[in-house]
Amino acid sequence: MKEAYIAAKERWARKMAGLEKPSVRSVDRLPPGQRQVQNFPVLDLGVKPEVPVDRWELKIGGHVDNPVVLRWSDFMGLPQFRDSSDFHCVTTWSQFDMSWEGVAFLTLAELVQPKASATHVFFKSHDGYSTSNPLDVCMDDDVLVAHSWDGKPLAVEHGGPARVIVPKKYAWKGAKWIREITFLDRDILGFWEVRGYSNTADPWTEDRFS
Ligand SMILES: Nc1nc2c(c(=O)[nH]1)N[C@H]1C(S)=C(S)[C@@H](COP(=O)(O)O)O[C@H]1N2
Ligand SMILES: [Mo]
Repeated sequence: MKEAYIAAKERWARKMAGLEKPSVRSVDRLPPGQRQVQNFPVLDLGVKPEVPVDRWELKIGGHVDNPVVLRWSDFMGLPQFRDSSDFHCVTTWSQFDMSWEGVAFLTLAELVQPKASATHVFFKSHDGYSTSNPLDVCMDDDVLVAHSWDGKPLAVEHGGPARVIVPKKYAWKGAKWIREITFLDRDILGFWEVRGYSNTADPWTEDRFS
């Protein structure tokens, strides 16, 4: 089931890769080719890992001065950040005004102190998923590791206990069930990026496939 789903999504990416990308970046709130939904669909690889908070750990390291392994209480003890942002999935649904609470990426970066050599960030999840972003994309003021959505702890199917949110990219750039964040001095492609999805993933230029 899981393999069949991944294979189908890969074939779709290859098919769509032939489509022309707009040359001008849209200024609409709803990116081109998207439709607005209200129901927060679930997308995963066919597994929803259950990670109880008493066994949860977030390892943050790589090109940093102060690598850490955060337990749940450490993570919740960091300055908390609440933000609303829009969510755009490459499969053409968008949901506006998603309210997230968690720890800002900026706070995590301040904690671990990236070295000057750090240019990219690689995210690894409990379901075998991974993705990456340039460091400057992660340092945007709307990027966070979220533990709550809509005022409630994040449901397992949406990546609870904690997931990454990168609002200005297609949602696959935000890893659910996050377990490791690594600062790198080069880029490493993640799960969908090696399967034909764009590495830059800009919704406003319909930058879906590479
Ligand atoms: N660990 C993990 N993170 C993931 C995914 C996944 O399969 N596994 N899917 C990505 C994709 S394609 C999207 S659209 C969003 C979906 O988040 P949702 O299921 O909460 O809507 O999570 C992203 N992060
Ligand atoms: Mo997606």
